[in-house]
Amino acid sequence: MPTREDRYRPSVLTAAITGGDVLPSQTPHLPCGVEEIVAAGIAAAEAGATVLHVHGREDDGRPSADPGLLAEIAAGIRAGTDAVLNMSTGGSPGMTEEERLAGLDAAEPDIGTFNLGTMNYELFPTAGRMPEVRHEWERAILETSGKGIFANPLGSLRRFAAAFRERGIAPELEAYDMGHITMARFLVEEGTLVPPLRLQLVLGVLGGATNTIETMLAMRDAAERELGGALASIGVAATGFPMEFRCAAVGLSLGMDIRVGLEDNIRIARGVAAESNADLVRAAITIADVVGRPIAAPGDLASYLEAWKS
Ligand code: KMH
Ligand code: ZN
Repeated sequence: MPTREDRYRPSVLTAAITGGDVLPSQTPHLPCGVEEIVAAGIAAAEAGATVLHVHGREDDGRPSADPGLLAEIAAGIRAGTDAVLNMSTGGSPGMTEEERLAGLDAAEPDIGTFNLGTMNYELFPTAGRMPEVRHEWERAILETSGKGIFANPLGSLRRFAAAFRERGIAPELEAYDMGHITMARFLVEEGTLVPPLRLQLVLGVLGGATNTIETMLAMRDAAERELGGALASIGVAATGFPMEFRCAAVGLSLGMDIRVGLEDNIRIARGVAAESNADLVRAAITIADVVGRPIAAPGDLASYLEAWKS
């Protein structure tokens, strides 16, 4: 529980702009290509996001690890906002480790995601519920149904951690399930990960923990128990509507950081498509206002980022 003094501590609000999982055929509002991703990021920052979490996509929405494209996205965002830049190293299903790491050099982000475990990762598990697709490349994604694995073995975790350290980029730890918290503790104990650490609970991926409040609380409690003083913060990114906002509401009330965005949730209300990331950010800020949590400014993360530069 937050103490009396930190009850009004600012919450870091991350906007996950486009991701690598949602198909453009699922929503016409998914930012695709450099210009749209940059514009969506700047608009989300103007709406109040502290951090922009970014993946690369080509103009037709195809996930991309092209260093030139990632560098252009980063340059555009840097030119338009002082929001903290968080680059995915999760990438998108099927990317190699080299592709997933490409953004660290290309985009020179402040933060990169550090995914903590190997898991089943099913985006479209049920044949009868497959979306109709507009682009040929999307069909190939649907064909991975039933075979989805997100590979993050221990050797790769050590490799990714070294890549972060060498470049002075701060990691954001992504825990999709309980065991990932134990893995984080192991990595701290062996010296692979050095505190302070920001941990994010990613809830609702089929193959990981579900996106209920009860699960969020169980994982938060486990993280506090197992990682305790190594943690600078715990955040929540819950997928889908309404759990993105319900977990945010409870998480904010408990002193946590939050994440919203079209990467995780494409609806602003039941059955209503979100037209932009900025709309999702504004909705999250409304919740934060109601429960009395201010939103962190990018500068509030300066000391965390600085700790990783040295
Ligand atoms: N797409 C999310 C479920 C990453 O980019 O490295 C998880 C995520 C991880 O955002
Ligand atoms: Zn992501």
